[in-house]
Amino acid sequence: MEIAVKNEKLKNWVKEVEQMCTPDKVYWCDGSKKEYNELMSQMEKSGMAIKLKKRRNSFLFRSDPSDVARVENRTYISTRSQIEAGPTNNWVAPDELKTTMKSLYKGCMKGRTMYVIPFSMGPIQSPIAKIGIEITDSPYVVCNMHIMTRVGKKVIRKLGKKGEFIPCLHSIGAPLAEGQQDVSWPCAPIEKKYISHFPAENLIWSYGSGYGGNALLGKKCLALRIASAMAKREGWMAEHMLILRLTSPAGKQFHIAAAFPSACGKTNLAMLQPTIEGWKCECVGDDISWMKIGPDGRLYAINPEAGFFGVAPGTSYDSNPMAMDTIKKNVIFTNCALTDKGDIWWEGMDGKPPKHAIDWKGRDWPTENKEVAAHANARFTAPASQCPVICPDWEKPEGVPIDIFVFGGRRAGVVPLVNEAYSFDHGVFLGATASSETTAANIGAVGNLRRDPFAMQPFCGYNMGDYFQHWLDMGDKLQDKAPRIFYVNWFRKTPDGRWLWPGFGENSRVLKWMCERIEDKAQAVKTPIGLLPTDDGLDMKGLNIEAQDIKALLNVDIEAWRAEIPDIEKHFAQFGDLCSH
Ligand code: OXD
Ligand code: MN
Repeated sequence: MEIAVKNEKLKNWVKEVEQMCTPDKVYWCDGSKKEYNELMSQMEKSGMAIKLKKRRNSFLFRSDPSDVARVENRTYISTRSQIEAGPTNNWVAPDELKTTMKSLYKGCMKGRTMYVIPFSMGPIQSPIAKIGIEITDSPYVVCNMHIMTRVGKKVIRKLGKKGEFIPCLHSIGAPLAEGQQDVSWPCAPIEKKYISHFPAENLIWSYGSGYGGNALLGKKCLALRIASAMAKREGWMAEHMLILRLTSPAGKQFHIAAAFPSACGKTNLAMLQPTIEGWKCECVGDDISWMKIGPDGRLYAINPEAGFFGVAPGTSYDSNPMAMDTIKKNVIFTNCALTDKGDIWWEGMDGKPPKHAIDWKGRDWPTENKEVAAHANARFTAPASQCPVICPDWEKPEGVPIDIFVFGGRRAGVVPLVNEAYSFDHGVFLGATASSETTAANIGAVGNLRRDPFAMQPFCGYNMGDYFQHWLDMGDKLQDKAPRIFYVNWFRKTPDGRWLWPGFGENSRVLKWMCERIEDKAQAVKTPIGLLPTDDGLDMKGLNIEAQDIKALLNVDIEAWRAEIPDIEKHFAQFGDLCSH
């Protein structure tokens, strides 16, 4: 990179890492298209990337079968005391973890190039944005970071001489000996993988994995784990939430931030196409929301990311047409299947499955054992700007004012379609007890109930009990300007297993009710769990759904709720007196 780096702290850190990791070369990324194209063609030549004939400027990668997802059991929150990390995080003391990892980092980039990626989480001019510097030995990571964050010279300029940055060190952990032939997806074995966070120093060290959140350190590591700890210290919020704008027929805008555990259709909701007349929905972000109180006392949100790292299987013109249109060009696909025509394919895509394809492991498909063609966690990395319904204000430096928080999960029974919290604190209780049934995309038996408070269980960079307190404190600061809080369940079934609610675009009917509640236009029924729509409260025009199904969707079964209490008590008991304050 031609631009002179004036930040001594940054230069020293890069030098230190170079001495420890001993790469063959150091390369400073400028974030240009030329840089992206050169790295892609290098990876194409080495066999790591496959250029797709059918999608402009798009590439397919296949990871090592051992390196396909975030590794929660190798993820550490390394605070001084274990109590600061809390019962939901893996913990090792900082000195011990650093000693272990330094011995792994020693010489780990031999035979490779060390890339220095200056990146901004959030629009560069935003007062809510933060600068990170990722050092990595993976060109795949560099290209993904180009899409997912804002990379390059402009970040170095913003950093200046004295600016603060979050150091993010990443290595795939696969040094090359003299003359050693590289493999197409180098990485370290599982027991050598470490995804470590040192919140007291705002420091991230990742080793051994080249995949997703383990390696694209701006996302889960910085924007959630480190940022949540910073947010607690500094009085703002870093949440695992999509952000969307809903505009009523009268032109009034409502901004919604919503948290759901994985496999609950978060990206689909972020790009929702309303089925109710006159309502418009635009996407600000699909995964993470950083929120600060603005000069008018309201809570303003930005999407710290610049791209979508979406789960591919199940994405189709039926489930998410806007995502399908987003991924027509300039996309990185990982672990999808390759068709004979030179396009990608995955389970759940529109139309008939191809007769023949190459599966995510590079084998002819269908295989004898009838395995899936695309890995269940196969991904697309696509620029947010390509989304046809991206909100025109998605990069507004000051963010958008949040009116509504939504929590939810996947529950076949008990939890109604929607209910509203009586107060902000009650809403915090709803977020803290959020639960979801596991699907094939989660670990554990299908249908198990898991509590995933605020969908932050894998992403909270400190004691979850203290995190609950932080939410209560934010409510106190926001007072009557606090967003109203709702809980939804799109996944209710009849006892014989039939879906009660069509979901997808029809979810706009539920969002409309929330907006009407804010405007004091909709009545609600008081129940022991919260405020529910009246029988005729939801706009059902044009939707063919039986009155008895609506009744079932809005039913509060007191006995079934009573039966939830022991599990809720057990859930809270794990935090109990363990909080660090
Ligand atoms: C994600 C996740 O990849 O939450 O966004 O796991
Ligand atoms: Mn996520």
